[in-house]
Amino acid sequence: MAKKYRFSFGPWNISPGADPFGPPVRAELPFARKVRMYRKLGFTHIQLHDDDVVPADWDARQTQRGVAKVKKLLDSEGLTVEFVAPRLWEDPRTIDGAFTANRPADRRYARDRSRRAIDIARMLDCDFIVLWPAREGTYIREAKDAQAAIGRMVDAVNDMLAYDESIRIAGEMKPNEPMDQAYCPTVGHFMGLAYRTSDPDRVGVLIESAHSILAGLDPADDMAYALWHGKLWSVHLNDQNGLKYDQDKTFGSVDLRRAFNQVWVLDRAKFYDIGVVGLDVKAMRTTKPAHQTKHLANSLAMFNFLLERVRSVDEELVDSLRRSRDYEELDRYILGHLMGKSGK
Ligand code: GLO
Ligand code: MG
Repeated sequence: MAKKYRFSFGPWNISPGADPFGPPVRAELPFARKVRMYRKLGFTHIQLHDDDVVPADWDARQTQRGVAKVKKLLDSEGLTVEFVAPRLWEDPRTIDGAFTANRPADRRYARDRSRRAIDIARMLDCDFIVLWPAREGTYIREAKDAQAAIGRMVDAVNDMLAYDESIRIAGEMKPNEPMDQAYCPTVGHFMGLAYRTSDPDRVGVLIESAHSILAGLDPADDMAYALWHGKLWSVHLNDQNGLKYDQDKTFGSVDLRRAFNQVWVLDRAKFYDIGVVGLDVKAMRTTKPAHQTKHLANSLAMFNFLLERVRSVDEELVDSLRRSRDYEELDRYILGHLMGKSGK
């Protein structure tokens, strides 16, 4: 019974299909309409940017009222907020980065906005903040002091830890896009930094499959690494076809075996007891409005399909093939198993 997974996604995963080369091709659905779709799609948790909840420039009173309204809506749908993420990459004050911006006033804006995201999370009964440091990096290396930048990122996390003494923070690392080079490009980088914060036990990671792949790493191994440290607190499962822009494809749609291994690692670590499975997937631009949630339903179904494959692996056979170092046979067995072929 305890082996049941919970699933989440963010409202940005139902999107109008704009890309850098063309305008939206579907109407943006109102937030409330998206919220009403979650349960029907099999999701119980919602991920939110701070300004998905209320506009970032509202004052304290407006914010409180606005958040209370959203809370009521979420409650009426039986949805739990998995995390709140300060959107530190759209405001003009974050053009040069947020925590690592060269202008002190811009860094202060990032600090204040992150504190406000914590306030919003608290009002939504949520104690979990995710930081995707989208613009903490450079287009040209000479633009910033790279060494100072790392210290500034630690300071920013410390400020949030001090602002709320039980909030947990997970970094979601991505090596590039929108920046040419991010300062903390991988999970490993952020974890190194986490151990130097004022309360390492409250700092962990969210791993997105596509981000690991973009860094040339295997997402399942990245997850195993963070799990060993007790620091994998959320995932953004999706897929990615090689080293290009961040695609957020349907989970398993490019490399079934790579997806299988992510589910394997998560399930062996009993991730269902640790966190929620997030699906950070994007519909194709060609998708018709009537089909704009299929990528979410399909990703969830793929997770469950692979979970069944993972749980029906012949563990004894795998162990014996490992002992005899017959990885050729192990390779054949896994491929056959993935294709639904039984037999040894
Ligand atoms: C972009 C990220 C982004 C985050 C979201 C929540 O590449 O994956 O979608 O997941 O802002 O942190
Ligand atoms: Mg993500």
